[in-house]
Amino acid sequence: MATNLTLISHPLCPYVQRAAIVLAEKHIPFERIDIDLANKPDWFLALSPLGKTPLLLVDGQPVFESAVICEYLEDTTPHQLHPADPLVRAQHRGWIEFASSVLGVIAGLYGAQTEPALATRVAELRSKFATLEAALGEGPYFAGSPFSIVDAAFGPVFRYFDVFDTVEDFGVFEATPKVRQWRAALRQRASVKNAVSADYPELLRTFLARRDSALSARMTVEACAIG
Ligand SMILES: N[C@@H](CCC(=O)N[C@@H](CS)C(=O)NCC(=O)O)C(=O)O
Repeated sequence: MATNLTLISHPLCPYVQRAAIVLAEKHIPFERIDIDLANKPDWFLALSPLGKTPLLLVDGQPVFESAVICEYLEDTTPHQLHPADPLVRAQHRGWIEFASSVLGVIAGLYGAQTEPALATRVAELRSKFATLEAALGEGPYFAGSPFSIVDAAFGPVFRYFDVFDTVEDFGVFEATPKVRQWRAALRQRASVKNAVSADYPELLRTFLARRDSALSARMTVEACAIG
């Protein structure tokens, strides 16, 4: 295992959080450098083929794409997070991809320009979480497994709703009790909690409020209502 790991990061990026959670679960020391994605540094663009965070520097060598970073960490360090069985491992990889698709819908939700578009995204999320509900076991983590990379992928997904809930309860977990329990278990996990800074909720609220969206309009109304 290389000795020098640097995670190039953005404070709000859910994909960065996946890598940070895996690093924490494996007790691997690393340095974290936040960059401004609206003004990407030249050194970052020179290292990152897609210009996206996360980027992991392994003794200065770049590894990009969060799923690939997690696989690299899994291949090179002890304390396996993936299941040993190849079929179950493949299924876990599929659910990590599913988490990315949920993040896509979440971005659609906070970017929705109109109330009907917002409602469509909420309905899509309900459907995604209903699909997930059917894949969950007894818990507390994904499919009854010990904490895995699927958990690292969904911790950041659920974290969005901690902030959305302060604006409005969209009811996306109403029909999914197992997903609700899973969300609560991940919220308690130290690696998940510590994957963001203490000011994350405020940073996310500011990010959401500055968008010209149906959600930001609700936040403005809410701000007016309290003073
Ligand atoms: N598929 C990528 C997605 C990473 C991603 O979308 N990162 C966002 C921040 S959360 C980014 O860097 N956006 C900047 C850009 O696209 O220019 C992964 O899993 O690492």
